[in-house]
Amino acid sequence: MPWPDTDGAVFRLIKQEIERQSTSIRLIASENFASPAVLAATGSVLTNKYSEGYPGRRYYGGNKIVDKIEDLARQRACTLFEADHANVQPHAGAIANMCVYQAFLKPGDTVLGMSLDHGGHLTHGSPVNFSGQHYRFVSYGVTDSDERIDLAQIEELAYEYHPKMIVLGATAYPRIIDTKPVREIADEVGAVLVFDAAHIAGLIAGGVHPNPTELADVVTFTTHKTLRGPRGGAIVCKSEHAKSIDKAMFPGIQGGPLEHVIAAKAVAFEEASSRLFATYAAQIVANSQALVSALADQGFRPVSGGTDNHLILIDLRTFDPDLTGKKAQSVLDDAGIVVNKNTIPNDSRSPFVASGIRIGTAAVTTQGMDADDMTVIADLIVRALRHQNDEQVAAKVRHEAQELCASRPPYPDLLKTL
Ligand code: DSN
Repeated sequence: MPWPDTDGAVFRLIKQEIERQSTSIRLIASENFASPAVLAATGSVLTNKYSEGYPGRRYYGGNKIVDKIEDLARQRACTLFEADHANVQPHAGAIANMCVYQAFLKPGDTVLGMSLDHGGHLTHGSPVNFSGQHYRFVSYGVTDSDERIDLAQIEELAYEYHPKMIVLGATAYPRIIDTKPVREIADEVGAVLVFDAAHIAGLIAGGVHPNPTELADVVTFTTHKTLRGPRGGAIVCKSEHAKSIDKAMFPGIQGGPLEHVIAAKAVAFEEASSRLFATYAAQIVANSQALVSALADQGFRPVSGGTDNHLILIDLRTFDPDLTGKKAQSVLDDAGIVVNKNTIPNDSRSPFVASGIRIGTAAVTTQGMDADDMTVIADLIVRALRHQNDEQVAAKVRHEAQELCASRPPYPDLLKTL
């Protein structure tokens, strides 16, 4: 792609970011490498169009083509997730959740959600987020014994608080989430069941995580994580909720939708419906299982004992009781390996320090890495963290990380433009 030279300051930085993404091992569980087709749609002239409303019901003229694009995205989302209705306008996963709350709740209504420090999300009722400030969230978590979602606690809280809504889904939970028992609890207490599939949407599309669409009333998700599309959110729901979801999104919350991003979402939904994508999704899980077992062999404790999905939550304390998530993130960053610090269940440290790190395999799998590469990555992580204060080790690990990335460039064509 030719880079315009009208704004050197910005395009130089974009080039630097292409290089950074191509030369570091990206293990942030919520990141990926979108395809060139997704990037092209995102960078298209559709960014010029105002299209408040929905296909066939817009406020401005000139939306004939945009209507077709948004319809295509909605149809493809419905097909992919076997849903009755889709709203592809949310600018982000957080906005998708906000929309669902706006559609079903009044301020002060009670909701059950997973607590952030047990793997939930800010929008699942954190006191620093609008969700925790506008609604009365009651938190559930994972059990002490096996660190899996505590169904008994959900049931107990549901009977005690009679929530209007139960939110399932997580951002740092390495296990399959079983919707059925929570659907039963929701039915018993008359609650709406919402599944936040932000992290696992690609795994659902690829058939390696059960699809919650049939059981949940509404499923929200992001399009840029395991689904590998553009940065954004989306909602699928049963037809009886279509009107209230659409109304809550626009005019309830957002203004003009980002049709360039919606076009890119349509591209990503199509990509995710392919057999190749199913193979990709299975490889993501195979890779995180290979990585977790190699790390466990070196003394790290995987929260819940392992993983069924794209992410691993590592309790660092068994490897080194003094090593915090914050320090590990910074040491690994210096060594060319990008992860994020993360609290572990019942963490005694604050989220800014944390006792764990979260690792995801979606991006490296897109690069074509396999289980053997995961063993190499585990070895690099162990060496960097074992010799935290040795700049020579960091430099050697960084060099090896770069070599590994160079053998699997995510964007060979973009590299040629640097
Ligand atoms: N920031 C996302 C994540 O990393 O999981 C959640 O919003």
